[in-house]
Amino acid sequence: MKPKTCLLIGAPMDSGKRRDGCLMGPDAYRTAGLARALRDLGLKVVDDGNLTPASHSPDDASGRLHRPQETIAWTYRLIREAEQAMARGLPIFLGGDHAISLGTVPGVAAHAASKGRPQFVLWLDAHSDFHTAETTTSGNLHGTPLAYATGRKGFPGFPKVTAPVPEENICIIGLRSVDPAERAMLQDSGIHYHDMREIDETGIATPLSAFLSRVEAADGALHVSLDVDFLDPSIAPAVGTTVPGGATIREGHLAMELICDSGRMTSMDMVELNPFLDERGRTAQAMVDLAASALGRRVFDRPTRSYI
Ligand code: HAR
Ligand code: MN
Ligand code: MN
Ligand code: MN
Repeated sequence: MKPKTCLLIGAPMDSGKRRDGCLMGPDAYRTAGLARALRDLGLKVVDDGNLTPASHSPDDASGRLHRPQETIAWTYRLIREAEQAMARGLPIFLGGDHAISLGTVPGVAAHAASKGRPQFVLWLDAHSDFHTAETTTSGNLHGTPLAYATGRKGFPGFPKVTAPVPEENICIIGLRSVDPAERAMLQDSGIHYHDMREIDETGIATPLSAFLSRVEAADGALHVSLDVDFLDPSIAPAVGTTVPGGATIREGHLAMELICDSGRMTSMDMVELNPFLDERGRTAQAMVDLAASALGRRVFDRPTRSYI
């Protein structure tokens, strides 16, 4: 069988929130050995290098939103790149902050629509990222991609989303920090969401397997968006928005192994890594190990590692 081709696509976007550092994310994943880890699994890996945003007018500091022009410019670039990459292999988008998903999700969904295939999204995150540019109180656009990708109004100046992802095709796991406006919209939506209390009570496999079965039944394409803060800060400190009580290494790997077993994942984001906040690269390494599990590494294949 022809090996799957993984495309590493660096998106050093840092405009989605105020704290700088996510621009170093793609190179931290490279340094932590992402390409090698995937090649060791027999996969073909092509590193496309790093993208840049489309040309745009400069942002000033006066508005309610943080760096909207740069974020819109990245969104244009990423929608196009993501759609085109889907024809070449399985793109792994190396963030950058979570605002990269304003581009990656609509881009991969446009490709799926062109093939007549339903798009599904698994959002592994402490946050729901379901604000619109109008409801956000922080002005940080990394808190908005799911509202945009589902075709909600409230994103003036952004490209039109040609293939909105149906809310019922989205599953969020890991929630433990949701703003009031997001909560109201979420409760009113068709999105499937599972907070950490539910994960504690049922285990992560229960809601995840149910979701993956729906992807399978619909013969869907699956985009997995992995935010560093899905993980507990004790194992993944390198993120600007740590929230205590996150997924353990075991829950993270189990999730990735179930995704791998499903054979459904067609694209992936690795987002919010801020290497400036890391401790000896341990967060970058944990994220690389999770990606390897999603693409076929099994428990008995894992390298011995102390995570310090
Ligand atoms: N809800 C908060 C806000 O909108 C925090 C958003 C944090 N988002 C991310 N990605 N770090 O999940 O500002
Ligand atoms: Mn910034
Ligand atoms: Mn996020
Ligand atoms: Mn988050």
